Amino acid sequence: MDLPDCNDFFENSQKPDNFDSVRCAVEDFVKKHIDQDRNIVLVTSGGTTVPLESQTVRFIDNFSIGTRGATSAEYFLSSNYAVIFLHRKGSLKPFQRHFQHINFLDILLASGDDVIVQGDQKSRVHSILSQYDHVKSSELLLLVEFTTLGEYLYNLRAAAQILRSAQKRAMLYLAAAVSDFYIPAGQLPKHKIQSSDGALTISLQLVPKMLRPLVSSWVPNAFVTSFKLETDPLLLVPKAKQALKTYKHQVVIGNLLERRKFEVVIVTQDVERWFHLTEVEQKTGVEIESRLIDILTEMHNQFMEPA
Ligand code: 9Z3
Repeated sequence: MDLPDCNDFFENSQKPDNFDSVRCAVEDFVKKHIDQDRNIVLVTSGGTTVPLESQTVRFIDNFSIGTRGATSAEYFLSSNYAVIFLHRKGSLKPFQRHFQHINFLDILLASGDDVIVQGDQKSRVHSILSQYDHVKSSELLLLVEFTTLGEYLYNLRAAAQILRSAQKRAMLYLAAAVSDFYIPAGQLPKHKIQSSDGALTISLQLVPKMLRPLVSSWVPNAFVTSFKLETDPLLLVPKAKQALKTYKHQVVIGNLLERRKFEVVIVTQDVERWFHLTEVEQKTGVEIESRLIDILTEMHNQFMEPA
């Protein structure tokens, strides 16, 4: 099978409209945190869309809403990392995710000129706000958005190349659900596909595996963690091992679609380590990302130690 070429992909797809301003913001952010001797992680989160028309009415999407990425970003922040959060527009964001299902009209109370938070929610809201205030005032979090596959890959490449200057202090944590298939820009119909033309057959091309240039040339000294998602349990570990062998990065985290919230496997060149949350842990709100980030930050520390 002929492997698609990464350079061809970029040559044939359009830069995001805000690309230059995103690049400047990432450059400033990375420089600032390198100057402060801080570790920096690029967390990718949420799913990419694949347009079916150039003036896009329809697109292919996937299930991811960015829970893994947004939750992990918070744990990186509490481990004192600076976080570039490259996420799907409209997907979950660190801190905001806690209020996703809350109706503020039910928890806020007008009291004279003031607004107060009612009873049992107060300490929770207080704790999240305090963490968020600290992150905001220390400028530890940079939010970068994408929607389409092209926007994601352009921003990923730029951020990774900029992170090169952070050397081993840089970590990449690639949790976004990135489409494996797309229609190259040159093959997209310009206008909305007409149903009057009859049933539709779509032919999709393979997306080039960007992990290859990412590890070998965009950011060669960084600590790179990728994710492997499967639905067949028999494929998970073999495919995670295969990815490590092919791309030669540090870690693959494997997860099964239906079990991803309470079970993951960390695969490295040497070990395969499973993490499960017990039922009690799940019921009491323990998040598997807390375990993951503990172990990854520890591995990153070892990686940064002089040989
Ligand atoms: C993951 O495996 C993430 O853990 C999830 C998180 C997308 C499952 P949610 O957003 O889900 O919390 O609901 N991300 C990587 C998925 C992926 O596309 N991996 C590719 C693959 O498995 C390679 S990098 O081949």
